[in-house]
Amino acid sequence: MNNLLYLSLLAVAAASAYYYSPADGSANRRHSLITSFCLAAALLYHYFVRSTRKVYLVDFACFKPGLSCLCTTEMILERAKHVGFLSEDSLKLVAKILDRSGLGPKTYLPEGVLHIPPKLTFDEARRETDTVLFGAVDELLEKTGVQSKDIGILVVNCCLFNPTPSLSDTIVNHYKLRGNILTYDLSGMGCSAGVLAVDFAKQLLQVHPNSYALVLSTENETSSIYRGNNPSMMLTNCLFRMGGSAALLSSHPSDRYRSKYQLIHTLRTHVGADDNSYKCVFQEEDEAHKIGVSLSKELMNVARDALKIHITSLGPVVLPISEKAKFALNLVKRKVFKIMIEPYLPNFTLAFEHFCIHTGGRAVLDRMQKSLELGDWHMEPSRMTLYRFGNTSSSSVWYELAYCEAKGRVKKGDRVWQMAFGSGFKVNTAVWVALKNIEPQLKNSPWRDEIDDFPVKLAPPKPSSNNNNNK
Ligand SMILES: *[C@@H]1O[C@H](CO)[C@@H](O)[C@H](O)[C@H]1NC(C)=O
Ligand SMILES: *[C@@H]1O[C@H](CO)[C@@H](O)[C@H](O)[C@H]1NC(C)=O
Ligand SMILES: CC(=O)N[C@H]1CO[C@H](CO)[C@@H](O)[C@@H]1O
Repeated sequence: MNNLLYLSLLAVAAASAYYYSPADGSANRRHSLITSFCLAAALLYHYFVRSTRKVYLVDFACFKPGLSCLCTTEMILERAKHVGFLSEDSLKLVAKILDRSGLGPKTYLPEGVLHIPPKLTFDEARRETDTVLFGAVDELLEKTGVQSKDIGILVVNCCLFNPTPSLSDTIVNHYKLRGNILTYDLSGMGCSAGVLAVDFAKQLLQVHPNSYALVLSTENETSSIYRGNNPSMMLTNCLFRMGGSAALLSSHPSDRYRSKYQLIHTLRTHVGADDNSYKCVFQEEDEAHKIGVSLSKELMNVARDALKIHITSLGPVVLPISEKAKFALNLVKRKVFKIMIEPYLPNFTLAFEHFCIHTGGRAVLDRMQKSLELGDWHMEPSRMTLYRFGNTSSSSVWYELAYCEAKGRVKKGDRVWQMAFGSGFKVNTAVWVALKNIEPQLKNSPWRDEIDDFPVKLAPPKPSSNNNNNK
């Protein structure tokens, strides 16, 4: 519709320039007036409407929990012994999972969970979420200098914890946000929801020019604790850790000059139509009627296939011409000449400088590295985030971006690929381009005080025994 208006203005301008004869002075003046008016309107429209379609990331913040939430592997095992519902076998399994998980000796769990005996109450869950979200938002507002009354759109995603009034209401209340704010809560959407929320905010910003959108991602760790002995459901307990992030997106054209990144592309792939994919991460009751999230043995294959579909759509948009040509040639060979060759896997390091891949778990990262043929340097942000912060669900891609920044890796023009996958089964992508050289500002980074200790050397994966539950 807008394009139609734009085109018709240009058409009227052209027609009026062409048809009026210049013989009569007054008509001449009139039509040159019409022409210039239409041209000016079209240009103004172009400037204001087209340029406001651009979405910038002014800045983002990741919550770094306090010392009271720090937990070592021994602490987790100690507490696992005390919870009472875990059998001997389950305890052994927990120890084994922790050993191979790729998680380091220091990650964060909520105080309620670390308490002996654990306090797994509703109030505790609310407190956990409040601490994380307020922590991240405070830091973000301080960093960007944006007033809370300027925020027009608020998107909060938290998969398992979904209280009333909602988490977005809590944010509105705490920060006294304005009355006509548009708030949205995305729940039950899994680990890929952080990137999905960015895509959603982008679409909202494009129809609400000159606005700020605040995008918050977290998970209710306290609520997702599974209190049973089913191995396929215990895994999430072991890998999941506390975390949260806040990102400020803007559609103000003038924010280009102070923003860190511009969002250049988003892509979403949903393979939930297939039953296997739909059921591979599933919240359900076990035999003893305890609720937990079970991960199926199919998870790895589902992730691999979904990734294949995803990069087939993403490749043509982001890859350089040379890679596209190789891809097309391979396709023709396979489809037209029926030559039996492997599908061409594009070299994604030619499309992106930085990779932020969701830290589902070590095995998932191994699989992703193999599927995308990435080097260790490119996997470093994901592996180190898993090591230091664990699986923080939808906020993990932001800890990874913070890692790239803290290492001083991000230069002007660099492209960043944030990719997350999770229940559904969904794979979501956001592609950012850096608008400036990003100086490491360690004061507000979740990696402050310790970035120089990274990368740590990770032990090579242990040969998997007959029990391959650690997926
Ligand atoms: C992808 O391209 C980069 C840069 O040209 C190169 O260093 C790397 O070896 C390539 N990777 C693969 C798997 O071909
Ligand atoms: C990561 O944590 C989320 C949230 O609890 C969970 O749904 C997901 O399955 C976890 N990923 C793995 C590989 O455990
Ligand atoms: C939806 C959901 O699981 N919400 C949970 C959040 O955490 C509290 C505390 O454990 C639970 O009681 C809620 O059920």
